[in-house]
Amino acid sequence: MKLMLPIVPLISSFVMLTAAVGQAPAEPSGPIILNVAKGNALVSGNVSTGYNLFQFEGSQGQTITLDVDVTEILAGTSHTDEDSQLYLLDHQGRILAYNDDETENNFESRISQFILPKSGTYYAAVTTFGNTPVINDQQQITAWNNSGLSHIRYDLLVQSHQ
Ligand SMILES: [Ca+2]
Ligand SMILES: [Ca+2]
Repeated sequence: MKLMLPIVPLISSFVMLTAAVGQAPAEPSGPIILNVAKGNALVSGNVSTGYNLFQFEGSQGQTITLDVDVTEILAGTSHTDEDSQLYLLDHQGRILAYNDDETENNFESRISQFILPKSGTYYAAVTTFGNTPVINDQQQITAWNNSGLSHIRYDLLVQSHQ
């Protein structure tokens, strides 16, 4: 039986590894703000059944790559593996890109060279496999099942190719 958690904070914990220019402090319960305008942003996260949300501003035509590297596999969930999931969302929470497994043999997640369709706010959501978003008919994520199967510590690299 899976332990059902009540509503969990968006961000359980994080450590900034490299500070990008102009980084704003994040609200404890809100998304972590990343600055990818002048290069790469690297953050660490810790996620299990829920999800972590990261926010950044992008420019129309900007090409970005988002890459999850699992740094530690933790206990507490039904699976003991590195099985992350990664979503790229627009400012209205619509899914623009999604990746489960980077390759057949690598269960970490990567969205490569995505071209941002317009200038504005974007979100990256990191979850573990099994945590499925609830999507309305506008393709917006309205909630999460918070039923992720793994527990991982990870680095998320948001790389700007400009
Ligand atoms: Ca990776
Ligand atoms: Ca995966």
